[in-house]
Amino acid sequence: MPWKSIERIGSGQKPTPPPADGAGHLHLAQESLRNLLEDDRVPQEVRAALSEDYQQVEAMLEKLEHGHIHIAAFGRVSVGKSATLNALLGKPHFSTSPLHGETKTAQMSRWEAYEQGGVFFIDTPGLNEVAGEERERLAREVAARADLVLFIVDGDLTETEIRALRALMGRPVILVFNKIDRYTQEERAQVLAALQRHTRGFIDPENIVCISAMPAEQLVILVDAQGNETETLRQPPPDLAQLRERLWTVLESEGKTLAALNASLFASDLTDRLGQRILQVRRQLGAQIIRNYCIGKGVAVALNPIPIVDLLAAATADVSLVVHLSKLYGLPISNAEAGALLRTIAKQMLLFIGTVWGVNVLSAALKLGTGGLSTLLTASAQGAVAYYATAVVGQAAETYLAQGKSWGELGPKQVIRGILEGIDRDSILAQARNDISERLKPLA
Ligand SMILES: Nc1nc2c(ncn2[C@@H]2O[C@H](COP(=O)(O)OP(=O)(O)OP(=O)(O)O)[C@@H](O)[C@H]2O)c(=O)[nH]1
Ligand SMILES: [Mg+2]
Repeated sequence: MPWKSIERIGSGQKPTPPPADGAGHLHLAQESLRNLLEDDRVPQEVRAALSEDYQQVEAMLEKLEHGHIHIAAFGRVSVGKSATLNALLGKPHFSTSPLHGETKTAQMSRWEAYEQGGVFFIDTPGLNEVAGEERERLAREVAARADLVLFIVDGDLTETEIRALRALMGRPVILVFNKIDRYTQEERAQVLAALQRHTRGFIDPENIVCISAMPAEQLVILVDAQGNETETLRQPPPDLAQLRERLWTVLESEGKTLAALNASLFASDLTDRLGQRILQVRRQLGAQIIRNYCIGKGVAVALNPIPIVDLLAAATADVSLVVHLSKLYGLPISNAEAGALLRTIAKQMLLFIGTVWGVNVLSAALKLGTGGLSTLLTASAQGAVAYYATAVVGQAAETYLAQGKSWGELGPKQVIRGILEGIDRDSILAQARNDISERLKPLA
C-alpha cells in the first residue's frame, strides 16, 4: 500500500532492495514512482503544497518510460565542463569561455553519436564561483539526479572538489582529468597518481580518464619548398579517446542498470522526502485549522460567557475540528467516532481541572488583561480559556491522528498530560486575547 510505504520509510526503515537486474530495478522504480503519483490518500491540500515534488516524479517517470540516460558534467568553474561535452557532441553546442561562470543554467543536449539513442548530456554551472551559491545548488541537484556524472577536473583535487566528490559517493562517477595538453607526460602521470590516491576506495581507477577537450592553440611554423618559414596558429583536435571508450563501455554494460538504479534511489529518496514534507505540511495546515477553530470558539464564548467547567466540557462540541483534522491526516473519521475521541480527550482534561490547572489557566487569562475586571475583560478571559481548551483538544486529536489513530504506548492520559504541560500557556493565552479582541473590536 503506497501510503503505508511513505510512513514506513518516513520512520527510518528502508524498503526491501529490488532484485539486482536492470529490468527488475526499472520496473520497481517505475511502480513506486507511479504509486507516489496515484496515491489518492494524500489530501489535495498537501498535494498542492508539494506540486514541485510531484512534477519531479512525473519528469522522472517519463524519462524512465523512454529509457533515457542522463549524463551530467559537473565540477569547479572553468575546468572545461562545457568544452568536454562539446567535444563529445562534436559541435560547439554549449558556450565556453576563459572567464569563470560562463554556464549559468543546466542545459541538455542529445548525444546523437550514440546509436542506441536516448543518451543526453547535461551541462551545469561550475562550483566555487564568486557569489554563485544558487547556481552551485542547482548544479549539485542536477548531478545528484543524473544517471552518470562526469566529474571534470583540470589538475589535482582542491578541497571543494574532494567534498563534492565525497557527496557523490555511491553514485556512478567518471573522474575526467581535462586539459592534459597543459602538462608534460611526467606531470600528467603525477596528477593521475594523486587523483587515484585521493579517490581510493570510492572511484575505481578505471573510471579515471585523461582528456584534452579543447587543447590550446599551437604555434606552427610552416616551411615552403623555397625554405620560407611562416608562423601560424593551429587548434589541435580534442583528445577524447579514453573518455569516449569508457563511456561506451559503461553504457553498453551498465546502461540500463544505471538508469534503473538511479530511479530506485530517486524513488526511495523522494518517498522519504515526501513523507517528511507531508508531515510538515500537515502540521502547518493542522496548526492553521486548529487556530481557526480556537478563534471561532474563543469569540463565541467571549460573547456568551459560560462557567469554566462547562467550557471545558464544551470541548466535546469540537467535532468538526476533529473531523477536519482527520481528513488532513488521510484518516477520515465519522462524527460519531470524532465525538467518542472528544469525550476521551475532555475526560482527561477534566481530570486535571480537579487540580490547580483549571484555576491557574483562568487566573493567567485574567492577569493577561490590563485595567480592572470589567465584564468585557472577564468575558474575553473566558473566551481565551475556551480558545486554549480548543488548542489542547486540537493538539491531542492531532497527536492521535498522526500516530495512525492511536494514543500509542503512553495512552490518552499521559499524552494529554504531556500536551498540557508542554504547551506554552501564557503565550497561547496572550495570542488568544489578541485574536479575540481583534474580532470583537468591530462589535464594541
Ligand atoms: N588548454 C586547454 N584549455 C581548455 C581545455 N578545455 C577547455 N579549455 C579552456 O578552459 C576554459 C573554460 O572552458 P569551459 O568549457 O567554458 O569551462 P566550464 O567548466 O564549462 O566553465 P563554467 O561554465 O564557467 O563553469 C576555456 O577558455 C577553454 O578554452 C583543454 O583541454 N585544454
Ligand atoms: Mg560551462
